[in-house]
Amino acid sequence: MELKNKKWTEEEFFAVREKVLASWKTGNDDELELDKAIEYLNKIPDKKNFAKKLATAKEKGKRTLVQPRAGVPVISEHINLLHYLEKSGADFLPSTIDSYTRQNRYLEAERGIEESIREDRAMLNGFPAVNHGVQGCRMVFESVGVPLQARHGTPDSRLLAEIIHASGWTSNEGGAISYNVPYAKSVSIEDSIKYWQYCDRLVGYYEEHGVTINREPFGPLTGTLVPPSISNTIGIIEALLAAEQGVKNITVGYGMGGNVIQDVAAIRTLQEQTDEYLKKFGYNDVIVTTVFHQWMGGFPSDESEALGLISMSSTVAALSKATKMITKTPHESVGIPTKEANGIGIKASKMVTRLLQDQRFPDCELLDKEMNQIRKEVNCLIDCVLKVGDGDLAVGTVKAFEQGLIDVPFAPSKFNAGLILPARDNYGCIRILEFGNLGFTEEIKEYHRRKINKRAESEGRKVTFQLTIDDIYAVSNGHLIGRPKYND
Ligand code: 8ZB
Repeated sequence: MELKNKKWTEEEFFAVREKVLASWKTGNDDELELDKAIEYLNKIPDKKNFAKKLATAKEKGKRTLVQPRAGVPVISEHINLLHYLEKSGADFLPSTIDSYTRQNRYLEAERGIEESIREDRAMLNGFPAVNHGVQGCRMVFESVGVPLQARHGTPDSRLLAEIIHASGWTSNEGGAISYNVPYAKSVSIEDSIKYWQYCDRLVGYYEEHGVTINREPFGPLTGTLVPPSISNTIGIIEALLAAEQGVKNITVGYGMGGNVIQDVAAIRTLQEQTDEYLKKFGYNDVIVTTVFHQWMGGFPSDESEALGLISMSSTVAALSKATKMITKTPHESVGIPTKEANGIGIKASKMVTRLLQDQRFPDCELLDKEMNQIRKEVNCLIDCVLKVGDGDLAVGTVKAFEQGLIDVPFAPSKFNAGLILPARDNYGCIRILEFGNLGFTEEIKEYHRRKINKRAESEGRKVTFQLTIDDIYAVSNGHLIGRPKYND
């Protein structure tokens, strides 16, 4: 099928679907018949529907809701874990999927489950939902009291999407860019757009049959000094691609940068510009919410310091009025957290969002300026994509990556130019030091250069890659900006 940003017909969808379901034995589960799945999903109470709970939260606008990450390979253990996190206060639950499943290596995942049972400890880094099939995934869903979402990093999540949605999991994280470029080395953007068009078309099919399902592009990308205009642009592109396939409930995301004003500006413009672009292209009935990711870069190893960082993240998320927040844990610097550490992250985070539920970051000139800057940069990048795609967003996305017009810092994908280098300015805002072939105007580039020059000047050093390196390590050393000499 030729790549274009056009809603797949049912014939096109069902032709591909046959192959997807035949790619692994659980693809034959009876419950995957869409009529049966729709019947099952229609019986789910509203409070367990991800899309509905988000829409209500946005409407009421009270408190930023919290969601952890969590996943272990064995069903009974996974259920125990989720129960514990629900009791700790999680408003939404995840199932983080293991790395074999993310690469469609179901045979190895199968062995991982067996080994985990034999050794009585987790031998996979997540929950292998495809192997457990609809039966296993429904068991998990039926054992919890809040909505459930798959969180992963899978370029080709077509079978996974089929299984989780038929199991009552009413949200799938990911997108053609955000689950490719940061996670894979050699999957082309063209292929991942087609895979995610399928996942979105599946959700579109459910929507046509009265079942609402949430989709969430992965905002933080590589989690390392990503300039907000780049992540926002990608979130908006993925929202538009999803809406074309019939998705009606989208949560766009952003990973905390560290400068409070820039972070608040990023969430506000992300909400505003996603709404704006959807309307502009004629998608008038899509509900957009936002998700703020607690600090995604390197964490301090000291657990109390980690909790300090988690609390700061929560403060910014709450003041920015993000609909939802993904929490971290005091074990972040070590690896996958115990359930107790995960619970601590949830409780500390929720405490902050409750305390701040009636406050918002005040309008001020600095915030205005930062919002205008992000708006301008996002518009510039999206114009660029549409231009090289001759008006087609899918084709434009492939070409924009080919030419480096859109470029994600520190991404492993060979389909990403990888030429840009970010660095912080003197206030800790993330700016760009090397532009590669990024589709910015000269005026925008000049703004970034000026900001970074000021910082280098104040530190008495030249603008080099060393700034970037120092900034990457700064937070885990207890500072936001990687100064040559920390000044406290
Ligand atoms: C891109 C997301 C990375 C974050 C966490 C990492 C890190 C990964 C699991 C998990 C709990 C899991 N993460 N896998 N957290 N259970 N199975 O995702 O620790 O914070």
